[in-house]
Amino acid sequence: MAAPRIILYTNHLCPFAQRAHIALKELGLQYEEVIIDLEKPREPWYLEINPRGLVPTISYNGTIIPESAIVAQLLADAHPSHLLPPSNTPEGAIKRAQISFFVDSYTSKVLPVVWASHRAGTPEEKSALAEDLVQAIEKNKLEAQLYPEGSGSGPFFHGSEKLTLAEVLTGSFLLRLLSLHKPEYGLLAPELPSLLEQRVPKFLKWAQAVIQHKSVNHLWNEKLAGEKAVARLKSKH
Ligand SMILES: N[C@@H](CCC(=O)N[C@@H](CS)C(=O)NCC(=O)O)C(=O)O
Repeated sequence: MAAPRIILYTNHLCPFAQRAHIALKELGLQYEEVIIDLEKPREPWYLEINPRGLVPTISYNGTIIPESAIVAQLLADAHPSHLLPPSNTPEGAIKRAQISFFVDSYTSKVLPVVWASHRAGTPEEKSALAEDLVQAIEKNKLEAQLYPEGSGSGPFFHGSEKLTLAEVLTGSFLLRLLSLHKPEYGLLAPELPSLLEQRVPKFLKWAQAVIQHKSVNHLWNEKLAGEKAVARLKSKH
């Protein structure tokens, strides 16, 4: 297959856009990037490309596709690999559904608590939300989803030795989850890492393995991302 022509409209500080970068890196695909300045109103040419005005958007051989999860899915489907099994066997279809449910659990049940903690005004509120966050991981059985009985011995989803789409779609959020409790940012409660260690150690170990992977962290600039996140919150208050 000829290499596709890929243009990614992106911003390196956006965790959604990072999903596309992680997929592209893990699949070894070359691409051009166009950086969109999110501090300014979107220009008309970009609104023609993506009427929502958000990043990321991909142009894949000239076809425009917006939305990070859809972009990552397109890349994984167009370039079959360890990220996702084929959908045309019952086993493959089931694994894909399990990955989707895991990502849905993280983004719809855990992530909103993380964001609530970023916005919380006092250390007491942040501590209460750290507890809620751990409870969301427990209640939604993320550890059992990650490593059900019969899993392999690798660090990733279902014991895979290599990244899967589950990690592509959560990795950028895990980078933030495991950094933004530090005092210089203070967006999450300082005790969060020890709570995760005590109550959901398999989840924490998985998250640590994910953020150490080069495909996940190759664009990560903790200081810049942390400081921007703090500044953005301050500007809203
Ligand atoms: N659901 C979208 C969310 C993307 C998103 O919120 N991107 C943010 C940056 S992290 C953005 O483009 N914000 C620009 C704005 O709101 O004006 C996706 O998954 O792609």
